Amino acid sequence: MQQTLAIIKPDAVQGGKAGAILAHLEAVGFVARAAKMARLTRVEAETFYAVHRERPFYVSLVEFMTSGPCIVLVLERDDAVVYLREVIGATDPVEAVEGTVRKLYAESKERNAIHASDSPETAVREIAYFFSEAELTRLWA
Ligand code: 3AN
Repeated sequence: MQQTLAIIKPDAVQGGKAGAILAHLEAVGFVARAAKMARLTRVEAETFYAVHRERPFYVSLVEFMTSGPCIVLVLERDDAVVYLREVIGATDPVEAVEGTVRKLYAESKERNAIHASDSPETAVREIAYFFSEAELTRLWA
């Protein structure tokens, strides 16, 4: 079993799609091991997306990610990182395969409904960014 981090982004939460997205993820075998609703601060969004800080869309991305609450999820199943990336589809919903989360629920390349960690190392870092060890273990102890 492997864990990965997903964020149901502000567009999907505001659009009332969070439940459908979680149901979709559960239907393909993910178990939610932790979840929280959070409104990212500017500093949190800037830190989370620091890898993109030179990109032209960075300011707008931070603006979007702080525009409303997100739902942050730790998801578990075998091969979770690769499988979740497959299930969410391409960054741009126009390019995403039919039936993927972004094809079904994303509005645009920026307002694209869901984030998923892009490697096992990133998943460990991103999970620790949002959840303390105590929070994660207490839930299932
Ligand atoms: P992914 O989320 O598919 O891993 P990344 O890591 O390349 O994509 O980009 C992070 C986030 O930045 C995306 N989820 C999307 O919200 C936004 N983004 C990426 N590329 C663009 C773009 N060309 N224009 C606007 N927003 C973008």
